Amino acid sequence: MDRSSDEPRSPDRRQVIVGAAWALPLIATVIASPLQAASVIPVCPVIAEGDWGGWVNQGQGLVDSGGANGTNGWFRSMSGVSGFVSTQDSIAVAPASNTPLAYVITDVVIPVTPGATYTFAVQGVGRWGNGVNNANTRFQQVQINIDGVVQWQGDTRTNLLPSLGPQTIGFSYLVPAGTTTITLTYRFLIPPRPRGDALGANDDIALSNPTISCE
Ligand SMILES: [Ca+2]
Repeated sequence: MDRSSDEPRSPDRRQVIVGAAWALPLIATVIASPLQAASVIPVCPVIAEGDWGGWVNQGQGLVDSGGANGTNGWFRSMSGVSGFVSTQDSIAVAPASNTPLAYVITDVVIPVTPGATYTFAVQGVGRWGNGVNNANTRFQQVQINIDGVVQWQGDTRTNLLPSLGPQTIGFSYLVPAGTTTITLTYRFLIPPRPRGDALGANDDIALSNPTISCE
């Protein structure tokens, strides 16, 4: 039986010296790190559509998905934007009201570095809910929120007017001290439809998954 592999191995003098020589650069690195920390760029989070937690309907209900009414959700495309599409109409009908009563919510939790600034870029587009005009549709709004605070908002009659085509949405967020995660939310606001027949509809909005840059 060969016992040599079972004998305890202690470093001889040469090995110890070599080890001490190797340790010197490590000491230098530790001393230098506080100076480097001030200029370190935080690792930028990369979000995939699959990281978002599906979606929920709050407030009043929505017309069932499918058919001409379409289907909400991620991994969809609309008018040149791939991402989340909010197309389902409000189940409520109120000819004179533009007050949103139905909400579609999708969100994602993002790890962040306290004190860092994150810049978000999102593609957005609006579409008339009824063919090529707004004669019988009601607008749709959307808010992009971080931890419940609005960072950007749009609607299908101004900055997401369908004729504008895909728009680039940008905003920056400074992470407060002590905050290590943020919740990014797309919150779609949908008023009652203007009429209860096949002509009555809500407009549609698509937003892409964001890309994030850091500084
Ligand atoms: Ca719609």
